[in-house]
Amino acid sequence: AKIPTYDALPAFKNFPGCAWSVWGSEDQLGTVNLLTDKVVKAAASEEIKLGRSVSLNWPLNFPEKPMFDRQTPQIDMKVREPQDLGVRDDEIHINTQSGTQWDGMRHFPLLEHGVFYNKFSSTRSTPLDSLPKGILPLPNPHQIDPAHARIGIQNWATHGICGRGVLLDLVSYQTSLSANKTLPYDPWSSHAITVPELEACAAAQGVKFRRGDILLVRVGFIKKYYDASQPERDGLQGLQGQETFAGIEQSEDMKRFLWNNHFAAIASDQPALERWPPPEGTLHLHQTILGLWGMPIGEFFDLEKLSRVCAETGRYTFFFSSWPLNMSPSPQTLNLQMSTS
Ligand code: UVW
Repeated sequence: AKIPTYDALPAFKNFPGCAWSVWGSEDQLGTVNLLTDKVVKAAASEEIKLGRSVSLNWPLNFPEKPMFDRQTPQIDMKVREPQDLGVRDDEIHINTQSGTQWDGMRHFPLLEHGVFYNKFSSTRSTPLDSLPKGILPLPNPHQIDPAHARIGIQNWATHGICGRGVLLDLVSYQTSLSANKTLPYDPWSSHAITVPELEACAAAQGVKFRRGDILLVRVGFIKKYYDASQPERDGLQGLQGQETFAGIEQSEDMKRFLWNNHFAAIASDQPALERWPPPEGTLHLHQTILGLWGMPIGEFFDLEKLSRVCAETGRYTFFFSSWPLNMSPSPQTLNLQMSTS
């Protein structure tokens, strides 16, 4: 079916490029709809050539000191029997932004309008100022808007995010262009990656995009992490809002590039895909990508080995398969916590 171009999509209030009408008002898959049987079958038959698996999975406990004031994952080992014969159940408590992960639709609304993808409400029925101060669970699970459950990650988890993957290896591309063969930007600075850079990298690698591609952009964050000393790694943990890292620029051109190429999902090796922080007065891309398009944003994808295999084979496309955490939120399991301080 024909999908409107970015400029032909309607606006939602001050946001151009709203795709809520593309797959219907009840849709909960967003751009994952582009991963049709036909698209996945073509990817499998054309891309699986060597049969070699390359994991992109960075450990859940990386970065060792989480950014954005997040908590380190914890494992509680539960002893199963009173005699302690050694049988253990592990209970793992994680912030879902740990390690390699997809941002789901419930991660980011259009902040000033209180709506997630497809206008599902992001607001609570209990006003913030009527709650006591501190981090607290809301007392009554039924105060959670049902939208929080309906657009959870379970929709992508049960559909799968599988199809043709495309690596744009900016690190190798930019390094090869520089006179002294070093990366000409610091991946831990707020350097902005532009559309012409992405397009030039794709052209140099011989990549032509197709509808439904899963785009992976290697910016260099994880490479630098591997090369860094422990104190340097620990220094990444700024207080909320002080982190800086390179990523795709917040611009209308970037939105046009992402939408008009009809990517099903986009991921990178850094914490947020987009450069951080966004320049003063610019809206985060998260709001458009998740809130207006329902496009999965992959973060902390370890693209180091993939980069080596692509360089070795001279091929930057492959079959990509990902099955997000299948946690189906219900009023019983969804314990909304908030900071009111
Ligand atoms: C932002 O909030 C921008 O990034 P993350 O997806 O890591 O939360």
